[in-house]
Amino acid sequence: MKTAFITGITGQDGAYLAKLLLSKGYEVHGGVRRISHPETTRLDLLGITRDIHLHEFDLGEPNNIFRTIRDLKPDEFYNLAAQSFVGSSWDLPAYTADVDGMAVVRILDTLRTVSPETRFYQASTSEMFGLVQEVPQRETTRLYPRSPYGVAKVYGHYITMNYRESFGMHASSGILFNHESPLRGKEFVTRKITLGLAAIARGGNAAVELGNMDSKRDWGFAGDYVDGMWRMLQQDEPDDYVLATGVTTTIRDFFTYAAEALDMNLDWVGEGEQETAIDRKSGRLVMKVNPKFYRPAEVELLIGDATKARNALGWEAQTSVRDLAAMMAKADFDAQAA
Ligand code: NAP
Ligand code: F7E
Repeated sequence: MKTAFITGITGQDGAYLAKLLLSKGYEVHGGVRRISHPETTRLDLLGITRDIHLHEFDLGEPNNIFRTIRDLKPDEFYNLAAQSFVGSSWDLPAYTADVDGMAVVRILDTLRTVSPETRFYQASTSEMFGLVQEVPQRETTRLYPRSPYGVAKVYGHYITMNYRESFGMHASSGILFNHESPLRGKEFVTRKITLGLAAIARGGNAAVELGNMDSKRDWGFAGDYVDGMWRMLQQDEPDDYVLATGVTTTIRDFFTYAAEALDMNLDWVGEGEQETAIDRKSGRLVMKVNPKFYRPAEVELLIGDATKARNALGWEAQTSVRDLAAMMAKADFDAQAA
């Protein structure tokens, strides 16, 4: 039986990955940080909390990382934990640098010292492309991060590559484009939209307030993407791979797809800060722009080229953005049943 350790197991990807690894017969361990009210909601929703082994774990704590790895020496180590919200990274830049950047070398250096045979996965991100230098973005595209989050992740990405090249470690990075699900954090735009629209469909009257409606993202389903992470660690040689759908969609279009899944048809009125969306049937205001959600620097366009993953890993995104929006909207609608 193989063993795996997942940092960030309580997060969206951690929960789906844990479920996948359990289905493959792994003994699954995961790190949870000390908080006042232990939170295993996602693991509970997937029905796997009792099947995994949880360990107190914090990316900021070098000795805690050291002891965890020394005691477990897992076959595979997936580093998914992070301060993952781009918007907060301008308020928490040094913390984000530590947790999303420096912590990666803490893990790698510990693995090198006490468990060099462990295979390592780093959660790199399309946010590293930022102000994109090439369309679509692939593994070789020059990085140009646009947020403290993106900058911190660039460090994590390059130090993973560096430890692979310096010490021959099986260390791989997945450069994942946005991936979402009904387990997505409520502050990310897709889930904010589906939660807000579900509340309106249930009779609520608060319009969803959003920022930049024109930015474009390459959105896939998180359940598909964790399979790609696992495939990377099954390769004979470590490497870096883009996982993406190859389709890009504006925030406005994602909003429209989610609304359609809840039987709303929208009229879009106005532009910029005056833009609104109105449900034709009920005449209700369902979206208005609030500039407080604009970012100091924006990533306007992301679209990934996952050819390398398709050829080397046999991986392909299985879920269209329309189906994803409908899945999330319906899940939020069902969950809000009285
Ligand atoms: P998420 O839902 O926000 O989960 C993040 C996880 O990290 C949570 O379990 C969180 O614990 C944990 N964590 C945060 N700070 C920690 C710390 N100091 N010590 C230990 N654990 C800590 O993120 P996700 O969407 O699953 O993303 C997983 C990884 O992929 C992240 O590294 C993210 O940056 C990266 N990524 C995500 C996407 C995407 O579209 N989802 C795309 C590319 C890359 P709590 O439960 O206690 O908060
Ligand atoms: O924003 C715009 C916002 O916060 C997407 C993380 O998983 O994916 C995620 O980062 C876009 C941006 O995700 C609102 O300005 C408009 O252009 O959902 P998001 P993100 O920043 O792309 C990458 C790949 C990661 O690695 C990250 O960890 O939507 N937007 N109005 C809004 N965004 C939010 N959150 N809220 C709004 O009201």
